[in-house]
Amino acid sequence: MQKNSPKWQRLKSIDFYFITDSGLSKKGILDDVREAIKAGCKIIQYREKNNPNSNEALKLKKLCDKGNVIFLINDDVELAVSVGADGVHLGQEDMKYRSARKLLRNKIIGLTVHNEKEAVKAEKIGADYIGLSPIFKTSTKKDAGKPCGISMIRKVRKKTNLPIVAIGGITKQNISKVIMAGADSAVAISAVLKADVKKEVEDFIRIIKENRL
Ligand code: 3NM
Repeated sequence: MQKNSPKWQRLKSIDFYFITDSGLSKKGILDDVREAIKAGCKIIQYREKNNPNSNEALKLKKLCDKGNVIFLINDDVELAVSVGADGVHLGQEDMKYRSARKLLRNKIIGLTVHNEKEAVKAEKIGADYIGLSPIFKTSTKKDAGKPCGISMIRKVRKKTNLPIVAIGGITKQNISKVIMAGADSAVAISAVLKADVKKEVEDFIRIIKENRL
């Protein structure tokens, strides 16, 4: 993706990145998303590993459209096309990226990466942002693998202009270091869903803005 293009600029400035989790949600994911948007969140990812549901996806899309918020779907490209989402977030499978790009054309495709080599490749093949993970130990994703730590954010920052979203074990205590190391935004699933969603997202956005390079 072109540095300074409107899409790049929009993804560079998302601050806090919200991902749904029906397992951890206290009031349901629609309510969580409403609260996150009220708090000023500019991007929502619908992540429902076992049972993504087009009805739910459509409801979330409506909420996002109303708030001028980017709406992405985790992994399920067909669902993203069918509900008219703004794009998808994908893992490391090459073929999946290529076929998703054909279907989604200029829409947003984010890729998960774990190191600078994968980050460089993601940029080369045309990803729009990278999700760098897991930064710290997380119990939200069981197969997340070994944490890459803050030092990996610095290494990846040196190698790519793509917007970097940090994910995995992020809390209000460690987020400032994550942003100072060069991440543009961050996800914090359990930290937000354990607390009052609106207040927690507001706090994260404030700390991110205060610490951005
Ligand atoms: N993906 P928490 S870690 C959705 O490593 C997800 O790719 C990860 O949850 C990865 O903020 C993760 O509660 C869960 O640690 C992050």
